[in-house]
Amino acid sequence: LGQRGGTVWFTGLSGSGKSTVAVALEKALVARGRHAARLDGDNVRMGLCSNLGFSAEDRAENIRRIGEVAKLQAEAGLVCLASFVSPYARDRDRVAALHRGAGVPYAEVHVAVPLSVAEARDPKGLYKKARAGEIQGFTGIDDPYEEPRNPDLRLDTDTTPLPEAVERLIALLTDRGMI
Ligand code: GGZ
Repeated sequence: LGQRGGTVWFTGLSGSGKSTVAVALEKALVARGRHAARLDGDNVRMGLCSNLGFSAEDRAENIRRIGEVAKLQAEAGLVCLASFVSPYARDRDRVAALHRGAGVPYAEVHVAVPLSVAEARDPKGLYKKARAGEIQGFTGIDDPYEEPRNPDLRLDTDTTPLPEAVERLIALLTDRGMI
């Protein structure tokens, strides 16, 4: 086999580009004959986590469930690409520890942009709603985002072209023995 699979965990603000980067990486992996599995809020919060909201407790449970699913997918030999705001370091650290304990390759990627950039992008109009008080507890506005202290990779999507981001990710996955 020689291809172990693993989990790449993308964390960052809403609008930071997590899903865009994950989709581009998935394409690059498929082009190399590797099967990737993508998890993000759009597919997980409809089903697996449909009973969860955005309180700190619900976010913790959201991340815990996704971490378990990612680990299972990675153990099955897939490269699992998980894109979640995951604003709390403790929740992210638990997912990393879960993988480490099982001997499953894992990498944390901080998809970083200044809040002003994410807010200017506002692809779903959620920042506007949060500023207007129509959404409460929105990450970056009136809810915390704890920056990763020691990510395996930091991608500044406002200054790094997407193909370069994908190249850096492929190098990371190669280095970690995931591909
Ligand atoms: C943050 C929220 C919120 C609140 C709805 N805070 O840009 P998006 O729309 O697609 O990404 C955000 C997504 C966050 O879900 P996650 O499962 O990734 O969050 S966490 O990891 O914290 O559990 C955003 C939308 O859902 N959204 N309300 N209050 N993002």
